[in-house]
Amino acid sequence: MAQQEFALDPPQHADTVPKWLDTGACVLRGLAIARAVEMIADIRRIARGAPFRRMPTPGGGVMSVAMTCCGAAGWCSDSHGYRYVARDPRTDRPWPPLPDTWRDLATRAATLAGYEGFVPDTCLINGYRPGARMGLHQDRDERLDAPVVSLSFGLPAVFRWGGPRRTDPLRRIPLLHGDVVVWGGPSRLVFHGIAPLRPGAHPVTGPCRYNLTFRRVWQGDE
Ligand code: MD3
Ligand code: FE
Repeated sequence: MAQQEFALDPPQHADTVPKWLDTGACVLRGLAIARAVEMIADIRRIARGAPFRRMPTPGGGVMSVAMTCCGAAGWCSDSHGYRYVARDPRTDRPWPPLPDTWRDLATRAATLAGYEGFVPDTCLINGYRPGARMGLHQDRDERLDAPVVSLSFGLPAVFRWGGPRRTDPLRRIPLLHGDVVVWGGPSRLVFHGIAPLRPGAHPVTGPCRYNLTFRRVWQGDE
């Protein structure tokens, strides 16, 4: 059923010319398709060293999205707030390294979008199961002069994209397996979120969506 629908989809091609969504933000449809199987295997390996976990929020809740990180820094949420830390608080070990192949793909996507010299030092890996969602937020815990590069794998999601104010009207943009989005410049601080994931089965990820966001957090070797 869902499995067959995906199997019957025409093969997605990879855009290397960005489609601009707004000033500073563009999508490169399918750019990560060719690396999907290998990167999903990488995600599973990384998660053996730094397991996916649903993090507590400062407001007293628990996120519906499961997260892990790799790279020199990792994003954490707890009852005190949000921050980047050099070690996984759950294991007290450094986060697994950011694979060179991942870093190179993020740099290539940023370059295609016109952001030269983007070298991420962290990747936040979000794992969505049906029903998981991400509320409207801004990303402001990392360097704001660097773009964010996002890769989507597995089940499709509806991205909610607002403006610089929480109350700005929302656009809805589908994010599909292999899609890459680059957010920088005036789009870096837009409010955004993900609508609750619809049930389904993807041939590569099963009942799951992964989103990888590459960011620059630290300047040197702090
Ligand atoms: C626009 N992730 O991890 S990716 C996040 O699909 C996050 O898991 C969503 O929002 C996800 O913070 C959306 C698209 C995205 C990611 C980061 C952004 C859009 C962004 C940062 C600034 C502006
Ligand atoms: Fe975000």
